[in-house]
Amino acid sequence: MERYYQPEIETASREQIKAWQDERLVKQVRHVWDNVPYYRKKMQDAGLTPGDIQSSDDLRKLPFLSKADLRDAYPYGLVGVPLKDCVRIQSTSGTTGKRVVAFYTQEDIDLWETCCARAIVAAGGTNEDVCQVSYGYGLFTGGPGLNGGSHKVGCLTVPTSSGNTERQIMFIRDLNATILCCTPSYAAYLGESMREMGLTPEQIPLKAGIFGAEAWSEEMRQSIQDTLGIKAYDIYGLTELSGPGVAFECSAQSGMHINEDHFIAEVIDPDTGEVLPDGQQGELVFTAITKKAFPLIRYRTRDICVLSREKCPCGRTHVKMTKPRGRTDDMLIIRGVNVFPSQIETVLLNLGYPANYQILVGRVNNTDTLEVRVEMTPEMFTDNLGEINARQKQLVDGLRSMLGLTAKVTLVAPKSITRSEGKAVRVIDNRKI
Ligand code: DLL
Repeated sequence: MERYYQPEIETASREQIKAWQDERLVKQVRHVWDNVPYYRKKMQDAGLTPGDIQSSDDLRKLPFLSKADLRDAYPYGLVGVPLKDCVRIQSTSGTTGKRVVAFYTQEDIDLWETCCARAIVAAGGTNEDVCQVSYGYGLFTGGPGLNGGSHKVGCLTVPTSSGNTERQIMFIRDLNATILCCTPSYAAYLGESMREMGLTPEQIPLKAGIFGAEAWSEEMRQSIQDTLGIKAYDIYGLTELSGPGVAFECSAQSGMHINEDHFIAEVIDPDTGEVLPDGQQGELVFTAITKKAFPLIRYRTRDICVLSREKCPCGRTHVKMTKPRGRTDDMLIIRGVNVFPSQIETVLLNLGYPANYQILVGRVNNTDTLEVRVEMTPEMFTDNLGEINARQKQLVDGLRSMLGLTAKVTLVAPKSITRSEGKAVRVIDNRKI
């Protein structure tokens, strides 16, 4: 039996959801016009006033916000309430330029944690569960968001944060943790470590995992589920919109329900900005309709996905997004070919390799080079050169048929690629372009 945290909202009729969105959008646009001069100017430049927005059908008239706007307005330029009403900031782990700093009122935190609670209940969580939160705590939103959601559900919350793998495993075993929240790459690493300790899935008390913050493939899901003996659920979100819980997976495990009572989702053509119909792949754009401190309108996420309104067997009525299939900005273009790291991962996992790899892109004599370093499992590890060559050739062929590109493949010893306790760093692009 499917359980919901807020059944009346999560299974509301489409008419009801539209009515909430209409009313909340109109109010939010007025709030932003009155309180965020940066966005008011954008509206004025587009010849708009709040009166032009009468319902969610008018959303597409409004100008976009992008990461560049966040940088321009850093740190306070997009804040929609007096600072005395803000109680928290969170920030992204971005590596270039200024970090994104997002602001929250107490109500904003409450609605964010409610979204995370919905995700935990969708993964089967109740107040009988022990929920270990192994996402990083601090500026990163993963730890604080799921911690808050876990409290709301009434789980016994174990705030281990990331790192210290031995201690993670000790708590999972000693406290009989039933739900694990962390990045999929860390879940795979924890699984690998437990297997090495000789633990079988039956000896691991976990029953569900809530994994997100980075891309992971279906093959990786399968492998984590098998090693840990759990059902693994995807969760999506971004700091600019609160953090994890913007969308979450249900028992159907076929896309994530977007919390549409708080966020309106659109998919656009990233080149023209044109709104695409459901079912077409494009860049995901979100409008936050209830958050007050950081009320972003038509924020371009750079995440590429597809929306679907097909009826979901779980009974939830909120629109579903596919797993992000890459980002408009980390899509690699190698010798003119668009390459998503997730495609490379699919080839590796299909051929039985673990999801421990590095993609190195370079440029020699004005030609792009692509090298994929792939870790062998201990069972594959050998010093028989013939066998290694045959394995490398199989990977080169697999990558060529997936990408249409010839890559150099280097097999490396088990555990030789540095593990990440948070988001994995898989791509190293040395082309200074
Ligand atoms: O990663 C929030 C989060 C924490 C989500 C814990 C889920 C779990 P940021 O650091 O701001 O926030 O990074 C946001 O990460 O635009 C996506 O590109 C990527 N991302 C987040 N969740 C997923 C996912 C958090 N489930 C950026 N699948 C987003 C693929 C994801 N990519």
